[in-house]
Amino acid sequence: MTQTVFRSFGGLLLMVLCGLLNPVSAQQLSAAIRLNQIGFYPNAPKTAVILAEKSMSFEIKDAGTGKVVFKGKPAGPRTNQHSGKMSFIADFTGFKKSGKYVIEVPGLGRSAEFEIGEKIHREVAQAALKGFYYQRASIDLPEKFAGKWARPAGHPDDKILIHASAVSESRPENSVISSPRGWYDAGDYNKYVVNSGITMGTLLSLYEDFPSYFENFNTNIPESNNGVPDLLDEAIWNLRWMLTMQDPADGGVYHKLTNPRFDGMVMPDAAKNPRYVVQKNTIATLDFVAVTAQSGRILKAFENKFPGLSDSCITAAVKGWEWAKKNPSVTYNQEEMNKKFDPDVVTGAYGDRSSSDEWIWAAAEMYALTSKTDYLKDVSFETEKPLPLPTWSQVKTLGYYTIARFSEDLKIEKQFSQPIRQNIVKFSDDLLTDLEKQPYHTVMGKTAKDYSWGSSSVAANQGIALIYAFKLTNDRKYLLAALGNLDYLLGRNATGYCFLTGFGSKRVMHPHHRPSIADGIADPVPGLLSGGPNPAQQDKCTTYTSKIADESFTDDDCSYASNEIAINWNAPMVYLSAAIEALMEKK
Ligand SMILES: [Ca+2]
Ligand SMILES: [Ca+2]
Repeated sequence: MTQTVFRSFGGLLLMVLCGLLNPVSAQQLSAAIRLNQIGFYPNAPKTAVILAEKSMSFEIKDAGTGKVVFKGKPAGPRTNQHSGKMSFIADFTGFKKSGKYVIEVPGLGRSAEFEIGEKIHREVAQAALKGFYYQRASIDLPEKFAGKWARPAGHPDDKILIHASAVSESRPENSVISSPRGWYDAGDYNKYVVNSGITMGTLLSLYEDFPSYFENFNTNIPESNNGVPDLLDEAIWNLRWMLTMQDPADGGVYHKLTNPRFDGMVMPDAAKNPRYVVQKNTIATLDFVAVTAQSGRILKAFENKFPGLSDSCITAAVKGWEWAKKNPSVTYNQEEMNKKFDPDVVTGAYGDRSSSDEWIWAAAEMYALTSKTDYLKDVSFETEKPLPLPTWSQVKTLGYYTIARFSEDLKIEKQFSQPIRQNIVKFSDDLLTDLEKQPYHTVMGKTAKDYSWGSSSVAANQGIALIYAFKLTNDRKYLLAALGNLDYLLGRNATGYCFLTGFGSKRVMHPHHRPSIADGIADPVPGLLSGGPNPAQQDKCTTYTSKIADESFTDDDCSYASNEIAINWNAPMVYLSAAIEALMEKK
């Protein structure tokens, strides 16, 4: 919208007057200049992409005085493999002075203001974690913590019905259990164990990979200043819900806690339809095992803050593992379930046919927790296969990350851990191939496959893999490529959007997110990562302006295919931004 501000004659006059006062604002904002809209570290690469047919020189100007502080000639052209558009790479890495600037291309216009400074992404990381607070079920969000997005509690979830698909001897149909807390999954208000699994695994791994960074990382939540890192406090809000999803009688875990149908576009406290837990199954149970094993491991160190919680997690993990061993192939098939049982459930299915990856993840976490090699028996670790990026249905890499993290402590035999470490580095090397040819100079987007549903999480998860490669090799090229994907998410991309709500000069304003739609506040709930370009356009929204893979995005709340938010997308955003902050700080 900002580009159109000065279109009217009055605006033109204003522009001329402003121009006399401040030479910087005399230039039109140009949508053809794409960069991380938050900014850059003084001692790291600084890249802007200029969409143009021919090379033009560029200048960095002090945003306050308009003084030129750096001049350069962009490199290129590079041709976009998806759209055929040409771009040039403006590199101003050599300019290192902290401050506020714009980049200007004479004849084209200027960028919005950006900053060079230390800790440049700290607020992004804090907001992305705070995004989970705004997703909390069963608790008031008072103004003190939620600002203008304060709202009453939604979904107490203290009277949840046992669905016909989930009955057991001790829990007949329509009997009632209490299953409060947890995070709303996405733009809807349901709570899904499978998607909570990858989300928790990502956040808990972030803590285990960078524990000291989170000693001083306050997100202004009710648990801030309680002597526990806020990252863990936030995860525990969901952990306590997950623990209620296990049937205490046998250790099996319900697939999800859900309305039969999606709620309307209303605030959480106005959504009062009955909610159910549905069918126990192997995959949900194994995800639960992995999360509770990892939580049990981490929370041992916080026994004085949460007496008994670590033990409860470990007991739950063991019971879940035993249930899965006895029930190794119970899958959740929503269509089949609806044929057999009422009421029909049509919310997110999270149906996953293959459990081989969940076995790997759960076994790795149980092994890392107990050092008992029994857990590795009967599980094929498939280390010869290429590394798949984590998604809700493919989680084995989360297990590999844990093996890599603990390979020395665990004294795991080299022939077991070595191929895993090599696989992580090989995956990252493949990402880096041809980086120098990419139109936005990012590893994200080399192939159209990257622009799947929730492509922003693909970019973030690639970044995480690169960070593991950096930790395994100490080769900075991996860290800088990870930073490049953060640049992508914050604006250096083919849409020109900064995909984290509340941030950037070209902002996502209309995510598919019920509270943001229903609260009557213009600004969306902040700190939520928009799904990002997805050329499949399953939502059939009419406001897309392009079908090209890297451009297929619409900032419209109808667009659940390109502009929804989800906890499993926010978690890797928290990981990527916080890990980069932690690593840049150390340097
Ligand atoms: Ca805290
Ligand atoms: Ca799977």
